[in-house]
Amino acid sequence: MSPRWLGSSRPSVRWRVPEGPAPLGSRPSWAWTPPADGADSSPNGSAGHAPAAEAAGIPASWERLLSLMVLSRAIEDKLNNLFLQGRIRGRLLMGRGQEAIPAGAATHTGSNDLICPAHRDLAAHLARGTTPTDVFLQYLWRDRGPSGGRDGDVHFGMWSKGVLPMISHLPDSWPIAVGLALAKQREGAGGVVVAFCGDGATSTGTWHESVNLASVWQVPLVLIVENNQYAYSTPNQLEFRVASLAERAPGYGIPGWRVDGNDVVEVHEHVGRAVAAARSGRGPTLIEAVTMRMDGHAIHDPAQYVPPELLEHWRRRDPIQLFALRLHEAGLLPPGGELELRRACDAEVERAYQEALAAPEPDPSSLLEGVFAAPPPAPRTRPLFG
Ligand SMILES: Cc1ncc(C[n+]2csc(CCOP(=O)(O)OP(=O)(O)O)c2C)c(N)n1
Ligand SMILES: [Mg+2]
Repeated sequence: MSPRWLGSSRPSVRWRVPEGPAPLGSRPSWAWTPPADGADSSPNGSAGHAPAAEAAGIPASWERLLSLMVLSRAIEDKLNNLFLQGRIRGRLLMGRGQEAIPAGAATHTGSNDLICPAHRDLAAHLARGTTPTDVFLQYLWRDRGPSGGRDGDVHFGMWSKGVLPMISHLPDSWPIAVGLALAKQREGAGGVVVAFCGDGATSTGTWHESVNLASVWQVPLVLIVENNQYAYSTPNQLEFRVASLAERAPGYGIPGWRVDGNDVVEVHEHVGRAVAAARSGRGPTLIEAVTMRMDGHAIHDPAQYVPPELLEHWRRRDPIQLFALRLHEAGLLPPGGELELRRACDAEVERAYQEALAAPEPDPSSLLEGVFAAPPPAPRTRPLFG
């Protein structure tokens, strides 16, 4: 059986070397800037260029989409370096190369909506207003971080931003997402929930029960499967025998679409349609976004089981490069614009890292906070000797 990706008729794209260096500093004038307070912003705000973008079939919010992808990549590149330098502990999972999915999807949600990210969806957190400083506070186990220094890994989220903290057991955020969407349905205010998981997670009973119940209750939910070809070292062909995971949707009575997960325009367009359907009471949609896991499962995994030509194929389809090329062709992005943006993001990331580094670790006396609903009785201890 030849791999599915070989049949792709999409053109491969090579990185364009931008002309001239751009200085480190603030974001270019055309780039989307997150609100200073880190709060959620309008779902599709755009600084301008909307008519030109629309004419080229590009979302009016293209600056925001590009900025989110580039910022997410810059943060993860920094985390990768910090890990290799021994400056962050534990392990590290990244979504480099998959940014178009969380960025393209979460940008359709607003302050009345909720998202349930999986473990490669940093761009979705950022879209909801989680700041680079929040991310570094998390990975440096700092007191002010989203997990209060109890976790320094990908299992975080901020309810204040409408983000369900990521649940390690996969895809156990999905039944919760169904419940959250039921709450949104009962509120009757048009709120939706967008939930993410990987291809491997679709083989669990929890996944099937969640999709079924979401359909039966017709809750306002958009379910996104990021099919990055592998679940740890297990390739798609050892996971399932359907040609597309989207095919499973009609079995549960809901629409299912397969999209190119490296094309942020395609992701954004389809998730937009699914969100609109959910908001107007037409129930859930399942979207399979096809992409590639470009790193190992986590940083300890060299992924020697992945054929190099498969990685090469997808490297040429890098979502940031693909989008930048399209923006150049439409005359929206100035020459070297993506590099200029990357440099600004790198500066922002460095500042955020330094800020987090200077923040205190949790006070040991707070150890039991958040563990018990009510303060526990004083421990009954007995001297071991004597
Ligand atoms: C119920 C459960 N089993 C096993 C794991 C360990 N685990 C973490 S990520 C992962 C691979 C998941 O693959 P996939 O859903 O395709 O997501 P990807 O990592 O490829 O993004 C596994 C097996 C887990 N977190 N939860
Ligand atoms: Mg996977």
